[in-house]
Amino acid sequence: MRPFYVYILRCADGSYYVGHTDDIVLRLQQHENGEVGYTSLRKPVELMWQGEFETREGALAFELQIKGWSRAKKEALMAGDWERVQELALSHGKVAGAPRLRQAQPERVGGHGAQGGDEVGLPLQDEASTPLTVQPEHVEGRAKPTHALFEGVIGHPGPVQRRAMSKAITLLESTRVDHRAQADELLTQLLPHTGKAFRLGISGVPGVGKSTFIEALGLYLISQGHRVAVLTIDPSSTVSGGSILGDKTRMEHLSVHEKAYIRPSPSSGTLGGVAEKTREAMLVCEAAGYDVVIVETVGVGQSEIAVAGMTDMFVLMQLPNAGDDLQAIKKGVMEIADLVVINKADIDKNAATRAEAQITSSLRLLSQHGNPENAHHDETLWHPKVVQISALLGQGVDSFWAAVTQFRQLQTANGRLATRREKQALSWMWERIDAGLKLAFRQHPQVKELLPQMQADVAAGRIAASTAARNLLQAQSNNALAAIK
Ligand SMILES: Nc1nc2c(ncn2[C@@H]2O[C@H](COP(=O)(O)OP(=O)(O)OP(=O)(O)O)[C@@H](O)[C@H]2O)c(=O)[nH]1
Ligand SMILES: [Mg+2]
Repeated sequence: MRPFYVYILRCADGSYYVGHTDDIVLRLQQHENGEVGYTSLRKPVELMWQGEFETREGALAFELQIKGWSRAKKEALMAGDWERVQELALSHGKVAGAPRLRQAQPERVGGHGAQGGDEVGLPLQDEASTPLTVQPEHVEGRAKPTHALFEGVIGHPGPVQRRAMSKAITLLESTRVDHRAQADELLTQLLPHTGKAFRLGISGVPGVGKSTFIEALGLYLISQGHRVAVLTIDPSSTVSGGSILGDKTRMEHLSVHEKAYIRPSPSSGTLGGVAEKTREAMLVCEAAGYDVVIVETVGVGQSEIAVAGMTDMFVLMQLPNAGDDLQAIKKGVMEIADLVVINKADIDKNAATRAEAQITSSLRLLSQHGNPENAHHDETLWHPKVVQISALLGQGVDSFWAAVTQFRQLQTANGRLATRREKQALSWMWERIDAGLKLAFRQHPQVKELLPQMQADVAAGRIAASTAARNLLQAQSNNALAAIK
């Protein structure tokens, strides 16, 4: 029997829209087209939550109930924080029972897939212990074969494809072992459909104008017939669990455009782990036919290196005041930039021109010192350039894209683009092997036992670091040998 849904959408003004339907795909389309929902200013932009019910009455009752809930309680529900919902319910009266409710993932209507959720038709990790009358349904046997997901991703552009993409990325982001096996299966299916997009990395300090620029660039590219995906690596989110929520307001037109797909940074894990998820999300976007994939990162720490290591071209955004470029040089970021963009040229044209000259000569020096084969007279090679733009006024976007196109043509003709991708794929593999080995090592029982003492001994200078490392490695391999015997 066909289920009924209760769903919550986030609107452009930050409020929530609660509704019910028996055809969620159609309903999302209707919201996207503005046939139902609020005014254009409050247009619902993101599916935050959906629950599945067996009967219309059940759905209606629950819809009415949520409508009366406080914002905090709605947010707890969306976050899947059942304990919090219960807590809030107890402090404000009771929670009526909701029959056979099923967890869903947040997804953007007409634009983003958002983070969170663990759908893909699989049971949630914490389902069994949910202490509430509002129970997520157990969904054993309902795991969709990855083939259906694959078909959805490579299918026709539109809300159904977008939903499949979000589900696929959620599956790839899952840390559950059984999900990982499915994720690998999905990746193998998707791989032959990937590789055709141009992968563009964009970085810059907070406030340089990345989001404003990506909005302008994305809309420009769409007007040129491209489909644009934007992925983010937010190093702060690996620490704080934050996301680029603030950014979406800067990309308000792009984020709701049917030819754009925006996905925030995975919200947990190490930078290496987040980077891995982003690489995989990039493959999903490519298989779905997005021909320009932009990976954005804020210019702090190692994330620029990670982004440069997964894209065809790495763009560094700078402000037009002197001194910034020196910082970039110090951090080693200037060396990896294929193109430097000076933004906010509208504020002070002279300063921007001075910065351009200064950075151009820095780049020339770097390429001569760092890489003699990049001799500046060789016209078959790309030489890093500087362009001035005003993201706010949309000025210089076309000359930026002309430089990108020239880069792409040259580096394709001279084979460097292909070499770059080969190297990236191999170093990606080794990165994951290293990470896997390290994890296995740390989890090894013998190592776990020895480690605290060894660390204390090394820190206190009682034992040499190299000796401790050897002992620990030996502990692991002896045990592995014993296991084989
Ligand atoms: N005058 C001027 N202001 C700009 C330009 N580009 C961006 N801004 C403004 O600079 C501020 C920061 O822009 P964002 O696009 O949010 O910068 P960001 O790099 O994405 O910042 P984070 O997300 O914090 O890393 C906003 O107030 C923009 O309106 C520009 O070309 N000219
Ligand atoms: Mg931003």
